[in-house]
Amino acid sequence: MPAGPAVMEIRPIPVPPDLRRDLTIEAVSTTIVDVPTVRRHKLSQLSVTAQSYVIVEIRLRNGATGVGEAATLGGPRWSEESVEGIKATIDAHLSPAILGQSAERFIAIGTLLDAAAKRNSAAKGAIETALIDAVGRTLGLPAHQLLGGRVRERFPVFWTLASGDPGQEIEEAEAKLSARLHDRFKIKVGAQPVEADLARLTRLSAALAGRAQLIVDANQAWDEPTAVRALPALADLGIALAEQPLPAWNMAGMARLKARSPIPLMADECVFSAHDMFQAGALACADVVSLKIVKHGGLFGLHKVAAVAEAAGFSLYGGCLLESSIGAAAHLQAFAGLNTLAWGCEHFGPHILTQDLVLEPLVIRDFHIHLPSGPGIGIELDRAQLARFART
Ligand code: MUC
Ligand code: MG
Repeated sequence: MPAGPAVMEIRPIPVPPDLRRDLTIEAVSTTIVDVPTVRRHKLSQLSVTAQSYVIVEIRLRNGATGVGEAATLGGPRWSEESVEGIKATIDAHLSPAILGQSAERFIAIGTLLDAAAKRNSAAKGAIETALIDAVGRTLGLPAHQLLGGRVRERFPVFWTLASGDPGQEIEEAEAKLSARLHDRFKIKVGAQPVEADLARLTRLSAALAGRAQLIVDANQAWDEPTAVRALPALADLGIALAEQPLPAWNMAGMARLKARSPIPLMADECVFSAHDMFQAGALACADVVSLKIVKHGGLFGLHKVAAVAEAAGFSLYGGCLLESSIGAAAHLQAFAGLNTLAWGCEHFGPHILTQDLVLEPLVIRDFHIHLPSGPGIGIELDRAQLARFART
């Protein structure tokens, strides 16, 4: 009798029964929270006494739940996204695009999200964070291990002085210095005429010089002649860097400024996508770029922008949008794997809130913030606080 076709023996791969690895995305939920801040936080074009986030929770078929956070600042005024818009876009468009997908296909899911909605980078960043968290929890791995592994576990961390009152700001900085929390401060400028800001900075610099590094962020407030006047004065005061002096659209103006600036410039609102970063590099419009999940659409997007920035000779700064420990932890997981992070980071957000949203807040000690060690993004959502601050 002729031999029949060879039948390959199929032997099941043994899966330990405790690893329930069905990573199918089963449910996505969104909650808007408004958490009061410890004081008024005043930027050039907005001021807040509460921070609003969308908390995204994603449940997998294996039972694991991941959490992510989309931060905003003053409604749709820091960027075009507001918590109301983020929640509506996720509920109506982004969540239906990914339900039933396997959560660990981060790049493929990114493509689905991009096909479902243009831009909306904060919304997409929160979804990706929750997916990475859920997969990390399933596998018992911290997020940085899913992203290429860690280069560092602690990060020098800025505090932002933004009440606008120099007396209060010096007092606040002194308290941070003596508690060994922060020895670098970002000062928000541009809410008042530049001469008034320079007088304020003169007081801050006289009080803190030699003990702290000072940088400023104008959040797009100045025009080119104002910035040309301000930058040498900032250099004389020992200010180490100026962030986003001109409107986001004016990269050409930033390039002209950079060519004559005595201090480094940092790009923030002008660099969202990797394409923006490529253009910023081509124009040489700054020396440093501020990296944020809300701008780059997630942790992978953040790494992509960082790679383009490094290729263009930019230094990296770990930016924030006043995230709670949820969003801050996600950033630290992404920052941990960067080859270089010359300017440290600014994840002071958990301390600007009257109440954090996690059971164990991130640790800031000896002027550094520390990478959490748990699986996923490394935090546990505090459900009681989520319920307390949830918008009804
Ligand atoms: C920004 O523009 O950098 C970061 C710190 C802060 O006080 O505001 C944010 C946004
Ligand atoms: Mg900024």
